[in-house]
Amino acid sequence: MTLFTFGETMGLVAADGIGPLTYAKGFSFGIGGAESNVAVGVARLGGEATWLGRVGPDATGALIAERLTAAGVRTLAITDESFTGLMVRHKRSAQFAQVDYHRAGSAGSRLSPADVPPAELTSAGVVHVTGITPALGETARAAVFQSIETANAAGVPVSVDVNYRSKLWNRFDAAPVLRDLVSRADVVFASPEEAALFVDADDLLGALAKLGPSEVIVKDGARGCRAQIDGERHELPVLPVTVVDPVGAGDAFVAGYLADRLTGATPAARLATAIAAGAFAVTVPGDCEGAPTRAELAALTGDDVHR
Ligand code: KDG
Repeated sequence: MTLFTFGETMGLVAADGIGPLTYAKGFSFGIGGAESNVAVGVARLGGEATWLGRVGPDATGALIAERLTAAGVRTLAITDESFTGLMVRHKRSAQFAQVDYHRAGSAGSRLSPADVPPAELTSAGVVHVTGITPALGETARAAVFQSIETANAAGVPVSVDVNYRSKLWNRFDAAPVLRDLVSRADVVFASPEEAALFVDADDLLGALAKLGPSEVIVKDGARGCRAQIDGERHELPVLPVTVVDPVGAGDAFVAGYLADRLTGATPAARLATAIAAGAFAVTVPGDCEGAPTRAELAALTGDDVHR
């Protein structure tokens, strides 16, 4: 069973070290995108994953296709005439990253419903989308909602990571769209702050589940996660690790949960894998570089550091 996902993946200019951009001593160039991070995470955990998106006819577009393919992701990169979007990121502190986007009008934002082949959706084990894509433009938003409709009609489970990005749209524009997205999903991931954008904050799990999804998972950073899965509540703390870079941890968490879901693991096992994958990811700088293999996950809880 395959995870199928689509969205915008960008070039990522990341300042080395920690501190203001003004004092950066060097930069690295890689790629980043929430959906492709999840695809890489599933592939690292031994699952099958397909990512689809538009890239520009430039070196960054080629890099995205090469990196994702090398990571074991079946990559359906559609070449667009516009440029590949970029993110510039620096870590203001070990726990807090700041990002500037250069993506308005980018190739990735020009995704449209016709780009997503219905056969990819109907043959998938799970279709995963995020709340980032509907913020990119009208056609990208239509691609998300039409794909969900196709998956729903075929009985293919739909997973949504709310992923609210305040640099793309304001909370008032985002709230009704994110709520609508969640109400069409089977599996939902959100931080407490994201969920509170569109449901009552008193009982987030209950309020999210009331919208329709049978699997609701609230990712609460250093406080671990809580979930309501098929009516049953779960709560897991984080694993104690040294945080080097929190970026990508949420995507590794989602990948852990969905990779296990594809293999038919129990809800408790899925959540344990998600927590461990998220913990592993924060110990490594980068967007998807920290997504662990199964062996690395096992090592995380062991005591032999020479692996
Ligand atoms: O999910 C971690 C980042 O890589 C991601 O937020 C970048 O896809 C991204 C976006 O659009 O912000």
